[in-house]
Amino acid sequence: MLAEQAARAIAERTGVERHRVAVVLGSGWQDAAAEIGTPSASVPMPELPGFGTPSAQGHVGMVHSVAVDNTPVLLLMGRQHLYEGYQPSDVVHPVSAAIAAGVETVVLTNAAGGIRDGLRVGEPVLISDHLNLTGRTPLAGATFVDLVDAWDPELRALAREIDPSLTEGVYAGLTGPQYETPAEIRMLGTIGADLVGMSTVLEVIAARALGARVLGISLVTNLAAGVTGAHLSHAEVLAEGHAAAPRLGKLLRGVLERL
Ligand code: R1P
Repeated sequence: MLAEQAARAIAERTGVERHRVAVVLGSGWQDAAAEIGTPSASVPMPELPGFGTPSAQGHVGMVHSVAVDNTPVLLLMGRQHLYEGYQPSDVVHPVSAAIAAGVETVVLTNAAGGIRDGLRVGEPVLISDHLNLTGRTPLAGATFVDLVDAWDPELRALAREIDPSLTEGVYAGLTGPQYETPAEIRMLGTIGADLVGMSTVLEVIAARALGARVLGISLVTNLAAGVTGAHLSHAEVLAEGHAAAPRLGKLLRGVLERL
């Protein structure tokens, strides 16, 4: 299987037989990696079986191996999205490969638009649940996966021990790449979304199907369309991520130290 091939390549290229944790760093999160630690090995994603090259600006496309205390951690620097023309199986492949490489805990991060009143730009929010509005799934055949507590309550509690100011929210995953219209945001708020983005939901489904625990953190990089009347841009998303990097890195490092 492709995930096992990639896992073997990760072990060979990093010199680490089993990684225990994987962190997927989304838009705006790349600078936070520097706060986590110095990689002992780095591999360009396209050199690993089944991995593609992320094309969204700011997605570095590297896999770093970093020891946090004694825990071997894989940092996946960027992701592939459906809107880049990838299939669900491609989108989740890095997560599947990391789990095949021994990973038991997956931390998924992303940049998101804030829908719920009171969310502030620059604020990390724990994902408590999600709405998969992509119309797609990474699962094939009669694979029935329970998604109650898909976003691990214990891991969320752990994150709140490190930063008690963290709030939680429901993440709506859409296909993109267009940002939502103000009317769509009103609809999303009505059906229970606090945050909106174009990733993450397929990855958590794949990770749960493979038995990994998942923590999700969205960085609010803008208030969603229509909330303020401001226009949206990916440049703003990256800039807000850059500004928040020290806080995000400290939070991630704190979580990783306690796993
Ligand atoms: C839009 O600015 C991009 O940022 C988010 C959206 O999903 C979209 O890809 O990226 P991540 O979800 O990969 O963080």
